Amino acid sequence: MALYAIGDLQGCLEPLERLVEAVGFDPSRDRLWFVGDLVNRGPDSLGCLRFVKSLGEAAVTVLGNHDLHLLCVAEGIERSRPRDTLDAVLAAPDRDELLAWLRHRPLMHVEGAFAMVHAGLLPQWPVARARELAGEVETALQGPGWRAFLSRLYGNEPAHWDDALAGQERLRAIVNAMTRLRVCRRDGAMDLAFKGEPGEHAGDRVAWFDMPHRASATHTLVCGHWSALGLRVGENVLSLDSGCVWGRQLTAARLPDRHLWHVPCAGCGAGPGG
Ligand SMILES: [Mn+2]
Repeated sequence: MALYAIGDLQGCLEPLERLVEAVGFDPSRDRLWFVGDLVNRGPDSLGCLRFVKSLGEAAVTVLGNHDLHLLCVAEGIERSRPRDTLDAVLAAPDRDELLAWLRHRPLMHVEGAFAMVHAGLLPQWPVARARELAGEVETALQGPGWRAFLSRLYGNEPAHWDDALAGQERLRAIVNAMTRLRVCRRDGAMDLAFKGEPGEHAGDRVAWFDMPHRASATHTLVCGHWSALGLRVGENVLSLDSGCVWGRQLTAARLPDRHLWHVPCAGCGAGPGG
């Protein structure tokens, strides 16, 4: 049995097929982790959803911002954006099944010394606490009030975490950290506007995984989302978005030994941007 963690797919099925071939993945024996954002911008979001869903117990995927966007567009909560490539999913005969499956994916996965989340964690959250907070969001997303929850999901506030936060503000802060975070201010507040490269950010902004005294540093955090950062293999972070959808590479990391595989994604390029 081998376990491989794979970076953001964003609709790039063909590179994924080459990557699973390259690592020698055997679904009867091995497992795949996906860091989320299975869909959008790339050419085959429908194929990616069907592929990962078909793996059943052999795959774990956590929700990313584009996955949540798809759920919102499908419900008419969000408008489709010009660069979205979600139409084939929305028109598919198995659309309802795929979307229900997606809505029931976790926001965070913890196993042994590893924890996986799409974007990041706030510095004051130990891994076990973050997993509980993810559970609060999963309960809302899987419960009878899920449409109302999604309809009030978007917004950049509150930027500061407080254990006393309640209701939708609390859930929004958890979702924003786990699906959108790249940098924090020194005081731990989220700066969700920044999307660039590390070092480009103003001096008082710090990559979430470099925040001093980060309580989740007990585990290796497997994540994606930050394509401008690219592949980052640190002592306790494995950031796997190596920009496949932007024509760069799709990456797999075998856990726990961190052996890496890459496949080129020239044919998947959605053009410049982030
Ligand atoms: Mn993302």
